[in-house]
Amino acid sequence: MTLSLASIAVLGSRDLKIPTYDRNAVSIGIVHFGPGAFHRVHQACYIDDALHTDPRWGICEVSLHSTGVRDALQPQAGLYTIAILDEQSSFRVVGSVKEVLVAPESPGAVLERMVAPTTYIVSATITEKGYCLNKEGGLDFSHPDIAHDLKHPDAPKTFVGFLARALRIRHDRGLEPFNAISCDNLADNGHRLRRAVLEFVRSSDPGLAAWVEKEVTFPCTMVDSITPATDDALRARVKEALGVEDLWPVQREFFSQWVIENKLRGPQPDWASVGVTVTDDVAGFERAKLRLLNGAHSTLAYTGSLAGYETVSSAMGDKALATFVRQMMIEDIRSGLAAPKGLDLDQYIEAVLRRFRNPTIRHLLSQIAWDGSQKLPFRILPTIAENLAAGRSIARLCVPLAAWFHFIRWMVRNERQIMDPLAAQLTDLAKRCNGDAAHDVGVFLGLEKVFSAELAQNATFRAALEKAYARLSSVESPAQLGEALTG
Ligand code: CS2
Repeated sequence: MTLSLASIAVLGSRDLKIPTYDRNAVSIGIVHFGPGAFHRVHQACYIDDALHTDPRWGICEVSLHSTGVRDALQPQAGLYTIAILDEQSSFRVVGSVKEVLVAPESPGAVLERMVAPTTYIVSATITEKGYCLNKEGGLDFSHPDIAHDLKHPDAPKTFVGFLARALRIRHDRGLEPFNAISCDNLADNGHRLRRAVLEFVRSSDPGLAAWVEKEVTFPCTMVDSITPATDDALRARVKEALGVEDLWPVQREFFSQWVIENKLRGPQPDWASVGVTVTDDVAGFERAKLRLLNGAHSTLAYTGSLAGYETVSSAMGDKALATFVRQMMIEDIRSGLAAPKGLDLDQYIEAVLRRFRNPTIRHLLSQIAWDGSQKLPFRILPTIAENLAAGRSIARLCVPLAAWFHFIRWMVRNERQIMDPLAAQLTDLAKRCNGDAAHDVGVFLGLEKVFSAELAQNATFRAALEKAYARLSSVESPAQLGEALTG
C-alpha cells in the first residue's frame, strides 16, 4: 500500500505527527533546487509548519541531476517521513512538497515555476560544488556546465544559469524578482551566490546586471541539523511507525536551526512563528557553525576513519580523539571567533559535542569525508590563515588536513572510490606519495584549487603540516591514533 494520509490514518501509530492543513489548498510559493535529505529534514520541515497557518508556501522541488527523489515522492503525492532520532524519537510526515521536477527533463517547466508571480523564494541546497566557484570565490567560467549555460540560456544545467534566465524573464514580464536563498554550508553563502550570478549575467546578459544588482536579494543563511543518509534500518523503523512503506524516508537529530539574514523582500512565511531566526548578524552564526561544528566534523571524519571508526558517535567515544577535538575547538578555533548576539560560544561548543555523542543516530564518517576538497577550504583553512596572521597556534588545526591526505592515500591504496569533484587529481597525487612527510605534504600542497600559493609557501604552515602528517603516518587503530594525538 502506498504512503498517503488516508493509509497512515488507519495503519499508523498514534503519536505520528501529520499535516493537519488542507493540502489541496496549498499553492507553490517556493522553488527549491536540491531536494536531498538535508533539505527535506530542514527547510521543508519548517515550511510544513508554516503551511498550517498560510497555504502560499508549498514547494516545487528541482533535482538538477537525478530522478531518484521524483520517482520516490511522486507516487506518495510528495509526502515523506522524517524520523527524529534522539533521546526520545518521534516521526512526522511532511506535506510541504507539492511537486518535484527533474531539470534535465524539463528545464522549461522549471523556469516557468521560477517566474510565476506567486514564487517569492528560490532556494538551494546543492552542496559546495553546485555553485561552480573558483578559489577566488568568483564564478568558474572554465566549468563545463557554466560554459554550457552561457551557450544555452534557455536550457540551463546549473543553479546559477537557472537564476540568471529566470531573472531575465521576470524582468521582461515586469515582475518583482524573487529572493534567492542559498542554504549550503559556505561562508557568506548569499554573497557568493550573488557574485556568481552577477558575473554570469555580466558576461551573458549585461543589460540585466544593474537590475539584478539593485533589485535581487541574496540573503546569507546558516542551516544546521545533523542528517545521516537514509539506510535500511531507517526504512524498517519508519515502516513500523507508518504501517505502510515510505519509498524515501529521511532522518535527523532533534536539534534544528535556521538563521536567515534580514533582507528578504515581498511576502514571506511567518518565519518567527516556525522557529526561524531572521537577523542582521547571520555571519557570526554562520562562521561559528562552519568552523566549530563542521570543522570538528571533518576532523573526526578523517582521523576517525584512519583509526577504523565508522560513525561520529563511536569516534566521540574515543577519549583521546574527543579530547583533542574539544581542545581544538576551544583553544584554536573559538579564540578567533566573535560571538554573535545571542550565542555563547562556550555553551555552543559543549552542545555541539553532545550532539556528536548522540548514540541514537548512525552518522557515518564516510558520509562526512565526501568532498574534502570543497569542504576544508571553508571549515579549516580560514582558521589556519587567521591564526597564522595573529600568531596563534596551528599545530592541532593541521591534523585534519594531514589526516585527509592519509585518508586519500588509504582510499587509493585500497582501490576505493573517492567521492570528490577533484577525485582524479587526488588519486594522482596520492600515487606520487612515498611516505616521507616533507615530500608528500609538498605533493598535496600542489592542489591549487584548495591551497592558495600564499598558504602553500608559508614555512610555519608547511612545518606544522609535515609534523602532523608524520605523526599520523602509521595510524591504523585507535591506540595508534591516541598516541599520535597526545604523544
Ligand atoms: C557534515 C554536515 O557531511 C558533512 O560534511 O559536516 O552535513 C553537517 O552534519 C551539517 O552541516 C549539520 O548541520
